[in-house]
Parts: sequence; structure tokens; C-alpha cells
Amino acid sequence: TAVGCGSSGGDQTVLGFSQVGAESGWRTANTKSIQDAAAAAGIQLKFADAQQKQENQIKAIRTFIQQRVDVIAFSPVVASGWDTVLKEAKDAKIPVILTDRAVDSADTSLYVTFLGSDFVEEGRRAANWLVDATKNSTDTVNIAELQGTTGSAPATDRKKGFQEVIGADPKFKIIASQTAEFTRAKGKEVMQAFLAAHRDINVLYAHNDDMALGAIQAIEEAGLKPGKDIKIISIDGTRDAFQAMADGKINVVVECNPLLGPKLMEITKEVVAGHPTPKRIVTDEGVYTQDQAAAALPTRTY
Ligand code: GYE
Repeated sequence: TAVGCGSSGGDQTVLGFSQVGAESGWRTANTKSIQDAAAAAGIQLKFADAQQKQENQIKAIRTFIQQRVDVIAFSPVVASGWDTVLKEAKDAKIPVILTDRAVDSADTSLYVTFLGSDFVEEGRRAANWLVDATKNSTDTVNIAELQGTTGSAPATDRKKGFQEVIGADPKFKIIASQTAEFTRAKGKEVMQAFLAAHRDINVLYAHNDDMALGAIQAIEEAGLKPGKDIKIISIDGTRDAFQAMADGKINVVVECNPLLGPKLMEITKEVVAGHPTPKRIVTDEGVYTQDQAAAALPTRTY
């Protein structure tokens, strides 16, 4: 894993950041937001791309500790297995900020704050749309689900929030559910397998836009109409998804904001100044449907 190696000049704050990878449009926007915001804030950023591997993130964090950066921030690819390396950072007295994804460590003193979305709520919002869209019928609704990276907070929580809401009505049935790792290529591949095994899918719930966009290709190649023959629910709200929604191919997008850079730099400065920070900072997000897509498209910033 590549770790930037600029020397820390004078009293400039140095932030080591370990990113998940470049798996999605969301991630690309998140990386750019962090890099731009660091430059704007005059913070020296050491950026490491973990290519979706936890071991690479652990290595990057250890390198940051050796380099004695002022603050470490990272977006954990999976939720578990961080206690040891986080204790190492704590022992070295380097504060850690979690961004985007949470860890499941019982000891919350291992990090100063967690900045990011409420993924359980996103799952609920996705399901609430479906409950409303099918409220006038008692027919069975067969759902196929494309899950995000196994063991990641957004995959676990988006599944949980969705299930919590649809679980109240037995007409909703998840007939297929598998990971497609948050990527377009896997989204297409797994959807192809779903379509080969099931002729009766009414709804696709994709944990992110990239998987939904990949699945749309599979659905079209199977001679079906995405958004009509199979209703599509997605999460993130990238420009590509808004375009697909304006084209009638996605029915609803639950927003998940990747533009965490400015807030992350603000928190970094607070932490360096020794000011207390809230333990949890939740991002503000909306839900968008087809009737809003065309109008919202020009204002989408990612
Ligand atoms: O939804 C997905 C990305 O952690 C919220 O990761 C993030 C998720 C996002 O790959 O597109």
C-alpha cells in the first residue's frame, strides 16, 4: 500500500488517512472531497489506498504511528478486528477519527469520534418507499438484494434497517440475497445469476448505486425493463444513478453523502487543539424519487 511520504513541515498538522479503496462512484467522490478539503484547510494529508483489504489498512495505520502523524483517520473496510491496532495508536497518543464506516470495538475510547451516515436508517428509508409503493395491494412482493462488502458496516446495517421495516408485512419476501462487493462488475454478474435462478423478481434492493447500475445492464440483457418489470431501489445518490432515475430505470435513491472532507478537517483541527468533539456526527441526507430526478440532476455534486 502506498503511503505518501512528505515531511511534516514546522507546525503544519499532519493527517494520515487510510481509505477503503476505489470500488464505487461514492468512494471516488469521498477521496476527492478529503484531498480537496485537506488542501483547503492547510492540513498535510498522507493518503493510503487499502484496495479493499483490511491488512493493508492495518499496515497503513502502523506506518502512520511510526511517522508520528498528528491525527489518524480511516474508513474501516469491515467492522471487526481493529482493537489491537487501535490500542497501538492510543498508546502512541495519536487520536483516531472514524469516517464513513464504524468499527465494532467495545472500547469506544479507542477513537475520538465517528463521522458518517446512519446506515440502518438508510435501509429503513429504502424499505419505507417500497411499503408505500405497494400499499394498495396484498400481492406477494419478491425482492432480490445485492449486498455490499460482507462484514462492512453499510452492508450489515442497510440489510438490517430494510429487514426491520419489511418484516412487519409477510407479503414481502427476499428470495435472493448475495454480496456484489459494492462494484458495478459484480452487480451485473450477481444479477445475471439471480435472473437465471428466479423468473419472478419484482424488486431489486441494491446497497449502492454501482451495483444497481451493473444490475440494470443484466436486466436489460435479459430482455426486461429496469424500473418497470423490476423496480429498483438504490443507495448513494451519485449523478449516474440520478441519470438512470431520470431515464426511468431506477425508482428511488436513498441519499448517502460522501462529501465528508470539510467536516473531517474541521474535526481534525478541533482534536489537535485539544477541544472536545461529539462522539458521533451524523450526515444529513434525503430520499429522491423519479419525479424529482430530472430537476435534481444538475445540482448533484458527486
Ligand atoms: O455506499 C458504497 C461504497 O461506506 C457508505 O461504500 C460507504 C459505501 C457506499 O462503496 O458505494
